[in-house]
Amino acid sequence: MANPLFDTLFGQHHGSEAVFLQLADGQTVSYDAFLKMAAQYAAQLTDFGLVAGDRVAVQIAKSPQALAVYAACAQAGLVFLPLNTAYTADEVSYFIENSGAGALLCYDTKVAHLRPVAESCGARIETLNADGSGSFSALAKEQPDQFDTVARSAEDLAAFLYTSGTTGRSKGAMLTQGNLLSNAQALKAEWRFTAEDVLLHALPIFHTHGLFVATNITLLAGGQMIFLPSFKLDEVIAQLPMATTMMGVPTFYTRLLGDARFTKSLVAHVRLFVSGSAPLLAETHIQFEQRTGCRILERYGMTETNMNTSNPYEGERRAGTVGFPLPGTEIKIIDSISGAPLPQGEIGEIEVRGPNVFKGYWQMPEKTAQELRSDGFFLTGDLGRIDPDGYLHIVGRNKDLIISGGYNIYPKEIELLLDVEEHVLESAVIGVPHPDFGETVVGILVADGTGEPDLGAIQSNMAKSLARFKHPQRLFVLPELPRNTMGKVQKMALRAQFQDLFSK
Ligand code: MCA
Ligand code: AMP
Repeated sequence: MANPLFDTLFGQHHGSEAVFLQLADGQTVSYDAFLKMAAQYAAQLTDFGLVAGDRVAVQIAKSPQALAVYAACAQAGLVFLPLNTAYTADEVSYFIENSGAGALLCYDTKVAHLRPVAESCGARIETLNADGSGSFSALAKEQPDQFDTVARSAEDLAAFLYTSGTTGRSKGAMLTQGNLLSNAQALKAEWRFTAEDVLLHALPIFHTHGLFVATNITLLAGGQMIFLPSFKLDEVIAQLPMATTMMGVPTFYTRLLGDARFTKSLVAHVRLFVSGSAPLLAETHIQFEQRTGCRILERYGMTETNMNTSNPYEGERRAGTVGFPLPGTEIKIIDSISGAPLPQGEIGEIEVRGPNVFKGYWQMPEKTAQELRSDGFFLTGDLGRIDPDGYLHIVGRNKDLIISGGYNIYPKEIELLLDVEEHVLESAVIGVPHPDFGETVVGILVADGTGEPDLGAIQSNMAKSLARFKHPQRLFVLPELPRNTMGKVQKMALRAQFQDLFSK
């Protein structure tokens, strides 16, 4: 096949007048119209001088046009690099420099901030706004609506998704066409997606969950998506009666359960609710079933690996577990220190191998070698155990990571900024339980003895550098940080101390 990802997901729909996207305002976009727009975008990106393998970074709102940039990259053999719309110009600058992107698409309102960095890196910068307007779409309108698909193989790169690291430096996870396609094929079959499905899509499209899991499966099946700009409770409740499936992070489901309009009759046509990206509390799972009669299907994945495991479509969806390895994917539980496999039932670090596992971190061979073994197993940093029936339970993390509302936040990135604040000797950033986001960020500071840290000024400095969802919700000053005999900060002790900060 000339271009496995494009041909299989998108190309199969050429000429189809079937609806692909339903928008909140009632408008629809057919597969054919979508593919024509993508072809124009592919031609425009090619006219910029981009060639197969070049990176296209986008920080743009969720829209049919934004999704068409993904399709255009697949068709032109370019590497799609989506960025969280909440990232500050500082954060985006790092991604552009690190990836060596050849083009950056952003909003009109951000172009002034981002132009200097784009130009210094030699990246072409154009705009694409939430309503589809912008310099990029204006140029692309003049292009033909047919484009000769660029030949690629399953081994070629399709996307870079940046994922933070425990060192505070984000790493570009290189995903191949084969990674994305194999996962979409496995999930479509496991979750029984067909052309009859209408997926309620309220996730962002700059992460694996909303971009690959939700979108690629729908494309493969030839179904429709109710494509909402973001998760807004009233809108989701209004659209649910038209949907057959929904995917979300646990916050979606706890918010729905908190609303009396969310009833069994409202979701009578929904055959499947999928949850992932963060742990779904067993309590939420049970309440959901009591309210709707449906059991949420929980699955487990990572940016580097796409989806690894899933609860069964038929058979027991077991609360508090993430189910079984997907076909073709292997899971091993190992001793983190010796690396030896552990007997079934014991807790250890989860390793995963399969066609879903990425190619490595962009220009970070050492990091890649640390996390991706030569035998193909990837160290997830998650701790788990497999129960006697084969269900995987995630019981914790061997990595310092906070997951807030489904967004990953690496404490190190925030600590590095806090540590250089005036009168701060050192800091520790922890995640504490939060009723809406699951976990939220709290910063603990130790003063350096020259004066009191100004917490208000520190918060505003954080706002300049970090996306809103990473900001510490609270800052505290302690005389010292708890440490073990090796001198390592005991974050468990800090989490225990602050665990009730946001309790209901
Ligand atoms: C928004 N805020 C947040 C978050 N989202 N703060 C912490 N954590 C968040 N996740 C901030 C807003 O900027 C705002 O700040 C304040 O919190 C309240 O905003 P609100 O309107 O309530 O939030 P929202 O806009 O409704 O967003 C919450 C959300 C959203 C719907 C849960 O965060 C979301 O869509 N999350 C999904 C993330 C996701 O797709 N993750 C998948 C990663 P202020 O009031 O100061 O302005 S992929 C992945 O993890 C792997 C591969 C996997 O397995 O899927
Ligand atoms: P990311 O780096 O955004 O890809 O996030 C991946 C991490 O999210 C995993 O390593 C897990 O720690 C977590 N995760 C994803 N799905 C689940 C789940 N169903 N239950 C618990 N944690 C999850």
